[in-house]
Amino acid sequence: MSVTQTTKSQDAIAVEDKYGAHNYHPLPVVLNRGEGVFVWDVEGKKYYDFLSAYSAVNQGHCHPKIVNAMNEQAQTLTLTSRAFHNDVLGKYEKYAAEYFSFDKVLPMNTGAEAVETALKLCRKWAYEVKGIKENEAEIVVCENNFHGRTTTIISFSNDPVARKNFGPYTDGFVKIEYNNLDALKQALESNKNIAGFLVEPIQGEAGVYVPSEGYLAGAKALCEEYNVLFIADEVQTGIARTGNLLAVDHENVKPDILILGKALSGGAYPVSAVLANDPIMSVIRPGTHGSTFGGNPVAAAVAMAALEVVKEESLADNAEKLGAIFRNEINAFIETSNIATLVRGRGLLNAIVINDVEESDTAWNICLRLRDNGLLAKPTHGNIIRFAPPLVMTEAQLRDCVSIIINTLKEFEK
Ligand code: IF1
Repeated sequence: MSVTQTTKSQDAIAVEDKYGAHNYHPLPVVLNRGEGVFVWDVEGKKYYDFLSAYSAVNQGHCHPKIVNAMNEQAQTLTLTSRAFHNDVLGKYEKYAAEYFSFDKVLPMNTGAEAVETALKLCRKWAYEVKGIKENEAEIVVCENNFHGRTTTIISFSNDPVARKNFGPYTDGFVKIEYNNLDALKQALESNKNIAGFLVEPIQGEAGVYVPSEGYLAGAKALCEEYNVLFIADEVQTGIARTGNLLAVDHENVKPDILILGKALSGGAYPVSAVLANDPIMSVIRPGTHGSTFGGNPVAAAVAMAALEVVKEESLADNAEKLGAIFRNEINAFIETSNIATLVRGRGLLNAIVINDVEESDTAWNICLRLRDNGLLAKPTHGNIIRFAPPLVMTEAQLRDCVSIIINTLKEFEK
């Protein structure tokens, strides 16, 4: 290749750069195929995917069962809108409700939409069931949360980049420290207008912060004591990622409102959902909420297949087993290393903390080397790298990946 020629990757990146809004800073790699735990770039190089589209592709890339369900439904009926019934939606709602042990499902498309739906549901419940005076309900959220990108959701973010210059912001949220039951108790005790507590069972975007044992169960108990809805955002942690079907299952907590997205479709299609029991969900009446695409037949068929795969392939057990091996192996390396200081996580949602300041580009450079060495991961918050492979990985593949990661980290020893 002469010096003036560009690669296929460079061309694809250049056209995106020119015509696409610059709302992301992707790793320079251009993918055009995926299968199971692997993705391929346009030059034909093969990689282990250690991001899984932010935990959407838990079932592996292009899972044949999910793709078949999608193809079949796409050739039959794609969209009716909710102005009419379709013959797949009810089947899916029954399947998902029983699967997660809730009375009812409210189908949406993206994670942020499902969070918005949960917030609306919680507020309406506050006024119509709990008896809070109109417009006075407040919802407790945690510092360093990530729940999506809509105007209301960023209103209660404390990430300056996600938030700045998008005001005016939505009122009605109280922010407390994550993993602090005293702070939650104080918020509930001091304010009778609290309607709900919205929480990520593990804070993903913040850097995979796993709360102390007993936090989720303690928070749920406090919510019960004060008649406040416990709203679990399991968009990232749900559907087998952390070694259980839901991350709240680790503490046998049953949320009042459950929010799902991402892996609900195995990454094949945008599918999200809010689940609750009748005493809460019944406040939603015709006209109060909806979406053109929510509950469409393709989404319903895809989600059913995606949930079946999770059970048929015991993905939660596999995540639990491989996650333990991953943290053991990385911990053994960390004892001998000065480049990595910590590995934390649950199941196959893990992060390694790199020994450098948050503003450094060390983690980014490590991810570039990981890419060269055949493994794709991305930093979150500067010095933290998240590792979340598809849950269909085998033990041999995981051990191969651990060597790639350790060998790459060794190149950066100080
Ligand atoms: C981006 C992280 C993951 C989420 C939780 C709701 C949503 C998300 C707990 C919204 C979305 C994403 C979106 C993505 C980056 C990403 C992410 F880095 F922020 F933490 F997953 F790793 N609740 N998370 O994690 O779902 O509307 O996107 O479908 O670039 O914004 P969405």
